[in-house]
Amino acid sequence: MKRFFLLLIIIALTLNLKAEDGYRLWLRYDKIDNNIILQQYRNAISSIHFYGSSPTLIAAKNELLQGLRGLLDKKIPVANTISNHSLLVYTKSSSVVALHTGIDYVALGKEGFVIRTILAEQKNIIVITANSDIGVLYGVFHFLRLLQTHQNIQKLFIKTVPNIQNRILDHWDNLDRTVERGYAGISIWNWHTLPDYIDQRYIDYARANASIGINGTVLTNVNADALALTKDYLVKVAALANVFRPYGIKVYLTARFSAPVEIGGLKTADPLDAEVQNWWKQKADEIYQYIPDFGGFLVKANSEGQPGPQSYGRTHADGANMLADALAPHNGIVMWRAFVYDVRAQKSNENFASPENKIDPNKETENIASPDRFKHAYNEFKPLDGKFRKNVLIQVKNGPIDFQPREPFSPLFGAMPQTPLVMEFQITQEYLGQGTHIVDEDPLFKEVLSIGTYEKGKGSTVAKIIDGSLEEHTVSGMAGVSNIGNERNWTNHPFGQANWYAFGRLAWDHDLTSEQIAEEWIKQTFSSDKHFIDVAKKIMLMSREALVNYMTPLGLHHIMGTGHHYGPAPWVSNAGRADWNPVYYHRADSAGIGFDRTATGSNALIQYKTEVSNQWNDVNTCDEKYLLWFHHVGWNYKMRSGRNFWDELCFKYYSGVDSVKWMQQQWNSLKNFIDEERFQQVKMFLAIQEKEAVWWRNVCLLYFQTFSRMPIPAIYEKPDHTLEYYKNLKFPYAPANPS
Ligand code: GCV
Repeated sequence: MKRFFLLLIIIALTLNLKAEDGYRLWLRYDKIDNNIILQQYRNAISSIHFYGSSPTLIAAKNELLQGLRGLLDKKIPVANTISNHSLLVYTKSSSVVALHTGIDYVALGKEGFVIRTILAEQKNIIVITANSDIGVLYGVFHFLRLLQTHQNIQKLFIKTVPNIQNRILDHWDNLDRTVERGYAGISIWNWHTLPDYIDQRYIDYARANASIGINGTVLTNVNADALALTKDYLVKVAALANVFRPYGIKVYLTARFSAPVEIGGLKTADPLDAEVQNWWKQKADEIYQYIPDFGGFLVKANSEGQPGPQSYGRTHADGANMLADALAPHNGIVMWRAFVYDVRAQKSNENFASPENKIDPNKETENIASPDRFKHAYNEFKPLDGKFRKNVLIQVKNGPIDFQPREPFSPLFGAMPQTPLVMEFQITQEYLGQGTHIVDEDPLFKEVLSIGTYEKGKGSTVAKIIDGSLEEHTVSGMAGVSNIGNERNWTNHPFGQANWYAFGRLAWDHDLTSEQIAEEWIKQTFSSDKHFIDVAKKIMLMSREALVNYMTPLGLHHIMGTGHHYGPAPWVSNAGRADWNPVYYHRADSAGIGFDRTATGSNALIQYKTEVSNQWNDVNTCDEKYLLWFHHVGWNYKMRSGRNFWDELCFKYYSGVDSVKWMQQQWNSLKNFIDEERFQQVKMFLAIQEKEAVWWRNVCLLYFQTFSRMPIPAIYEKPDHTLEYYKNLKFPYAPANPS
């Protein structure tokens, strides 16, 4: 009997040890499972000396103590005297600098830090130091990461400074807690219980963000609600700001341009109207009374039904500058989005007092023959370069259309030298398998950041434009549309966490490689077992290309279902505007497929510098991954593989599905390497991913075959349903319809 109970206890303990619900993200701090490394770390850290007691330093100290306690499975004493193997944590202003560590603090700026091993008074000491408290906190997280990833800490000399100043998560969270394009439950902001109830999740959100260097959060959806700017909400926003402040995170809000009308009782929101300008000034003053370090506004204007200055015959610069003037006395910034393609907004002069003014694709019948949507943002914003206030940044999506699995970079990068541009990436996977596909987005982010724009000749990468180094801008930013919800594991798919992680790490240091980032994340999140890391990393690094292949290979884009954007629907031709229709983008006909954006077509390529457009202008030299973005290609066109275009298209779609099957097999081989809970979650999601990859492949090939009139090569399995069957599928359960 005794033995039976003992067995039960052992089982219970084992289960407890292995229970992993994903809540802890990459901050798991479990005991290091390699005894040699564990011993080395225990030897190297005998005591901690922590100087300072600001809220940020207390957060850093608690994190360090908690982290070391878990990782080393040992309580490291906090001591007053420095001994051999002490860990010293301090800011420049602390008296301990008398140690003469030779650290160049000037180079560290506001947020950078140094982690260094020094020999002082015959003692081996590790120091974590920075100019500021927040730099120390970042240093602490980095140090813990070194241990979590089993790095050698014998001779440390790490100095790191963020490339980009404003590293921001954009939440598309509505005040009713629905999340636009959110696939992980409802919003984590519980407006009903704020400001009195501080959910532990808010604190853990701040810890997670600070650990990867994110220093800003836009709490509300860009499809904005003016109510967020009322006192009722500002006190709630202030409560969140208080939680985030010690972690170096500023809060921002989206500003609905028509707020002076909707909540201010004015008759107009015209940015050149003195009363309107005054209203915004007073609103900004009020906000700063509640939140003294408020970051500023993010604005979506004259886009997809959102009001904006063009509704009053004014320009985007007029609108942005008015808000910038209101924020300037408080050092706030305006991030003004360049995601515009709304032809009607320029013509109308509506009163936006009611939400009915939003575009409703179901009611909209006018089929506006718009010019190429690709060109719109550039046409609108390029002429405004140099016309914005110093505290305005223009926020540009990575590509010209809308977060597709692969897009060429937006031609605005390289076209607005006088204006700081914020990169907007979408972390949430609206067009990348939504909540159920493994897609490591890091290679997508890197692909865009590392491409040359030729703004100032060779080497003018998008990254250098974003970080401000090319034009020496004094302000810079990178924003990621968040994939976080109130699901226990934050992102629903366990691998969704990797994209949040990668965004933060890249915003801090865009030179990090995808391999490095994936490996760090895997080690911290799952296991440091070499085999596990190798396999999981391979899955991650090939996942985005796999998705491109089974969804939109060879430059196809925007062929998803209307509204919910779930699944393929390349046949759609009846959406409210021409440029909401898949047929507008793929242009398949009996001659071929693809959007001619050369001089014989829309000539969008002219928006790039010649060195760039030359790469894509000629169908014979254009990188095939962008082919249908720029060319209408014949079905028999000879591809570099030797296959004709149709066969190549089939090859890509089938290899995309094969890749997912390979991912499944590989994942199955990892069963005994990690906890059952997360293993099973990923396995089930991979089964959905495989099913949906097959669906995408079958639909697209059956549909495009109606134009090519060519057979799917016999070596491939045949689609198991007809096109009609697929066309009749309905998805009343598809998540996150637009608000
Ligand atoms: C927030 C796409 C999405 C919309 C989103 C919009 C934007 O159109 O489908 O849901 O709205 O982009 O970025 O503003």
